[in-house]
Amino acid sequence: MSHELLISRMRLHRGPEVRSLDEFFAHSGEEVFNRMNDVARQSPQVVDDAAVEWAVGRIGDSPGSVFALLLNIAWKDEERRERMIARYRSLMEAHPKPALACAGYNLHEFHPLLDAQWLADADRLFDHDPDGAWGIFESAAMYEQEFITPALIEAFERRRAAMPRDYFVSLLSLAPRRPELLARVLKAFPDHPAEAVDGTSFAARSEAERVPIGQAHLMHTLASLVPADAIVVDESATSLPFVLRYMPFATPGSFFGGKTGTLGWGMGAAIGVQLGSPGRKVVATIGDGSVMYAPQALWTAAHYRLPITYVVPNNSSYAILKSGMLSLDLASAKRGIYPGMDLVSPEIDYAGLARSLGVRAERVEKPGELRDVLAACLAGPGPSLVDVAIDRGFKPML
Ligand SMILES: Cc1ncc(C[n+]2csc(CCOP(=O)(O)OP(=O)(O)O)c2C)c(N)n1
Ligand SMILES: [Mg+2]
Repeated sequence: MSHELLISRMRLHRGPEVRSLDEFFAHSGEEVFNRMNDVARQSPQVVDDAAVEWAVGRIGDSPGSVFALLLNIAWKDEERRERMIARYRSLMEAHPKPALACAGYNLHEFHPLLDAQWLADADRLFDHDPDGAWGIFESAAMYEQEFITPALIEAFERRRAAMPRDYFVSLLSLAPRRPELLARVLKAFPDHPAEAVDGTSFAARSEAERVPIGQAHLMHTLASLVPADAIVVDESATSLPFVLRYMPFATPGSFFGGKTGTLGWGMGAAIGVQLGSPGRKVVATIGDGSVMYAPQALWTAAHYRLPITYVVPNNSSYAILKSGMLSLDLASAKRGIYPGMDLVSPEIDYAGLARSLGVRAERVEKPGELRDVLAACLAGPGPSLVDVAIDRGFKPML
């Protein structure tokens, strides 16, 4: 089989003059797997199934890198996701230590890939790599709590001594929804005081430092910056609960939202609401999918120089529809397939779109930059748009 394109991407002007993956390996040893991972992260399709099987055939040479390759492709290439994860699992029994280590390390970043099976494997193979197994449990506790059953909590409680810091981070991440865990965590403090303090401070900071930015952190920060009499116009779907929780709504008539969930009115309604309330700042919280129903409203806002800040919680998807599918237990959702619900390939450049219509715009990806960018845009006299890269995770609605 020829892997001309893959090899040319792997060489990147500095690799060896070789024509096959075997030759690459003969020349560079394990480096071949690192290069395949680099390519897989950028262009997963270039690492085709035959190349994956070639790597799997040499798993003994660098198991961690081969597991990482499977996970990278699963993350980046939705069409092959299910197959790559199945392949990963088929290799787990023979290589439990690197399999757990790789999953424990990477599933923090790729947490939407988590499901009950990862946790069951972490539990079953725990002794082969406690660090990795705890990593899987901790990622689920932080991001995908629906997969953590009471039995799993008990199973990991028994392994507390292996990784006390992860224990505190995990249980404290679960505690807001399961307050009964707090008493248990407090009881464990004296057994591991240093790890308890460290894990607790990490759990407290983690929401504000999480990348991608969490919806709670976004709306909490926004709420701390808007004028008390700001008017909110909302069409933000999965971010709405956070808008309602944090925004001030200090005066009557300060919230406009859809009653039925119909999209497309919010971009323009922000203009009407602002014109109807001269002197008041309008903050329009509009999901990335919803923006696209009527982005031309931005031109009108620019034309009339209206004090409207559009804040776009951008998860590159129709997350609420994915949640709905999951809640309905639909067959494709169980397999991780959500047709037409990812706004990727290409991703939409909302800041570029807004600028093209005359609106000041910024994109924020780092939680530490959120406050200053929002403050600067809110302070401007005219319209602005802040495109905020938020977490793409989603949960069942019911
Ligand atoms: C006119 C119209 N078309 C389609 C829908 C179906 N719909 C409901 S929510 C939604 C996705 C919203 O996506 P986004 O604004 O990005 O918010 P997210 O769910 O990602 O938080 C869609 C397409 C609708 N409600 N109204
Ligand atoms: Mg969205």
